[in-house]
Amino acid sequence: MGPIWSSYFGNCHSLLFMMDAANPTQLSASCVQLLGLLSAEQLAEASVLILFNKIDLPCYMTVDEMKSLIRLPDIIACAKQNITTAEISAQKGTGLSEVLRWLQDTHRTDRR
Ligand SMILES: Nc1nc2c(ncn2[C@@H]2O[C@H](COP(=O)(O)OP(=O)(O)OP(=O)(O)O)[C@@H](O)[C@H]2O)c(=O)[nH]1
Ligand SMILES: [Mg+2]
Repeated sequence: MGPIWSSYFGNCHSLLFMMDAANPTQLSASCVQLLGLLSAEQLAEASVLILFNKIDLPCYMTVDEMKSLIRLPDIIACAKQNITTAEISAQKGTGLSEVLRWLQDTHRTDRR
């Protein structure tokens, strides 16, 4: 769906970007998609939450290794947006309270 994402940039205030923490083979493609979103003019003011999902599954690479591989600290340092990361399992519910808190906080900041 990546090619049509930009149709939804118009009134986007917050962006949740989900990465598959159980599938490192998608990491480079995901990283390119993420960089494209972060450099989009219309998303310059958006708050960004990067979700590493499926942490309940075994994986030959840790989330920290994946973050390091895509140089996430550099991406966060260079991005115009305020970027937060969370490690979750959508299936088990792990980390979802953190996501809800982020949504509430972001919404509150938007209304100010
Ligand atoms: N174990 C586990 N499974 C999950 C989780 N979240 C979603 N899924 C399952 O993952 C499947 C959908 O994810 P993907 O197959 O990666 O779907 P996709 O990202 O649209 O497609 P791909 O491009 O093939 O990765 C469904 O079967 C979900 O039930 C999770 O946190 N843990
Ligand atoms: Mg997937």
